[in-house]
Amino acid sequence: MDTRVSGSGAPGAPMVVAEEVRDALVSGAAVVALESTIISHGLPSDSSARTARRIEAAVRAGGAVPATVAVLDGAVRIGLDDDALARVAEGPDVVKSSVRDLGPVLATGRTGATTVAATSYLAHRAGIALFATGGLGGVHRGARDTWDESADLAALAAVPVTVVCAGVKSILDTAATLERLESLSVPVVGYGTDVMPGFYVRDTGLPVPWRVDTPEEVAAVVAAREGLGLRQGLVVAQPVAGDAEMDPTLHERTLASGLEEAARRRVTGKDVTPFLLGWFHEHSGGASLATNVALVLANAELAGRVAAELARGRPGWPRSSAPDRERLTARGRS
Ligand code: PSU
Ligand code: MN
Repeated sequence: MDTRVSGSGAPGAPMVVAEEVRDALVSGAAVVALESTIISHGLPSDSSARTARRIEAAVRAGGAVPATVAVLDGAVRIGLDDDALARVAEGPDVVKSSVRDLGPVLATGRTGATTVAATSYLAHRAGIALFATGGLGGVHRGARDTWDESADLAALAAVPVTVVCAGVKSILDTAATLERLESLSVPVVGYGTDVMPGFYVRDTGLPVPWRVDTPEEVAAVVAAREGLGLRQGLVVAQPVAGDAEMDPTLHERTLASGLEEAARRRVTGKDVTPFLLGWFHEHSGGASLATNVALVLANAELAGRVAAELARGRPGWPRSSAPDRERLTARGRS
């Protein structure tokens, strides 16, 4: 399925685009990018490859071609075959790769699982405008002391990709994250909601600045922004379904103990988010995992529907945004 592209000789890291994804991009069909950190660091490794395929199936159900992004063997991969997916899901030494890590991971031939930030950047470079995930990174609790703010926010400020998510994880400071997104001119629209969803839970009690209710409305917002040449990403925040939400009491308890343990073990930097997600999965009797999978599947399907809407061109999506075959297969495209 993958096509290892022949290089044009230009220097730079190669980007290997799976044939199905490339064909879709060239013909202007709908494509949705998916991250891989969730596969390597966000879900239990014994089932994460299967879950990743279910997420891809949800994108297809929405009407788009999925493109899971990772770094393997010194190349960026847009769309993973079974072997590549297994390596990301189960392989030893898979590096959680944000934008800052891409250069070293590529240059040293390591296996890299891309975060929201890195996936947005690489998706945009491949000509993909839509991206689905579980939760965004954001401002961590206690960030006034630690300065721990996810690079996802800087990427959203710089890369014009629409990210469908279930809000920011409740392990973060949601209010501070919304403030930072406002400062960075990154629009946040609630999907079918007036309040910011909190990943495991539907309602953080914080208002979202804008509300949309259909894939058509999301597509119209994307098209309007594109028409103005706005360069930031767009955050579409969809709450997890009511019957898949985590029990708020269990959620509060697990969060409190996880934050305490993270502080006790002095977990810092890029390890904080995987540690807390793992803590939730281990200490909620499977509840957080079920919620996590349910919300990612829903986000993948919604992103697929928005991508399909954009591909139909109804809101005036410029067809010229589909990259041509030459650009997609060149090494070191710029
Ligand atoms: N949401 C999840 N699982 C995850 C993540 C988010 O449900 O594994 C990952 C995403 O890849 C996100 C990253 O970009 O965590 C943020 O990490 P950090 O806080 O270190 O920037
Ligand atoms: Mn961090």
